[in-house]
Amino acid sequence: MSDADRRQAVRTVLLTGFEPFDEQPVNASWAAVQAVASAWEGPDRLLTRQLPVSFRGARQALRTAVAEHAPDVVLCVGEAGGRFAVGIERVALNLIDARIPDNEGSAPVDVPVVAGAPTAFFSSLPVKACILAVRGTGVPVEVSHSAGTYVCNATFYALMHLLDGRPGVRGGFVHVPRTPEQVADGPSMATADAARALVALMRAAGADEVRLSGGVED
Ligand code: PCA
Repeated sequence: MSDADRRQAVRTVLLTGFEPFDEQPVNASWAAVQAVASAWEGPDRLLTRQLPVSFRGARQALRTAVAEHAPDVVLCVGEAGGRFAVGIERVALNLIDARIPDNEGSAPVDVPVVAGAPTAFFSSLPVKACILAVRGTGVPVEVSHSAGTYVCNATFYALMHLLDGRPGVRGGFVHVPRTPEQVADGPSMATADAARALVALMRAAGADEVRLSGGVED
């Protein structure tokens, strides 16, 4: 491989996390993204962005970052209270139904993320290959079939809508559990574990999909 080829083989990965919301002092997703960035050794070029917990602002910030940096992979990460495992989201739904207002006070109910756009998009990550890669780290991981109806799902949908028709760019969304510091009693995951999972996932993002059962009955 020539130097020029090698340079071309280096991908740009955009990794995003969210600011705190719901009266939490931190957001586990941003803590994990920061942990990944501080230990990053390449070879991929890593860009990180903290997104606002805002229906309007998150998608705008994401669109700007994608336009500026033309990443090959976009991985958005959010925090999910009540989960034990890293959840690789499979489906982005064109629906907002806010249980609590976003950080700008906006709480839309039963409106589309993008009016007139398809009902749903699938992640363009090889979800099962990513599951296998994360399993290899020993961190608990599962396929998730719903990213909810709040800012994370809306951002995931906006991302997949943006990347629709750009087959060269892979994008997806991952939820991480809250950190042990956030949770007195209930499921949590150490930031270092969430970060390890994210690194494995990013490395698998360009892989071919594999056949592996990840379904649920209910
Ligand atoms: N989790 C929320 C929004 C921001 C975050 O980290 C969600 O799951 O929608």
